[in-house]
Amino acid sequence: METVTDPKAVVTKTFFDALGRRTATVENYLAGANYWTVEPLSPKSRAADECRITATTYDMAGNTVTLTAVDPDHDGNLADNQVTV
Ligand SMILES: [Ca+2]
Repeated sequence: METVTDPKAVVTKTFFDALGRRTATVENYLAGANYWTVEPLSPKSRAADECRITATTYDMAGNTVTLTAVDPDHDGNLADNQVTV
């Protein structure tokens, strides 16, 4: 995992798989049980600007297969995940 903090103290946290590929990016990352059931793909209900999650999957060759906006309405329910193939 890697975190980057911008001058306004907004944190972007990036998650990687065992091959070093970026699997998820969380913008305006906030830590703790108030925000997460399981990081980084099962967020809890939160404010609209908190923990904006984008997940990436890859094929065996390392090509991007899907991009997913995880819980884009921030209600903690993943039914609205927006998958781009
Ligand atoms: Ca949702």
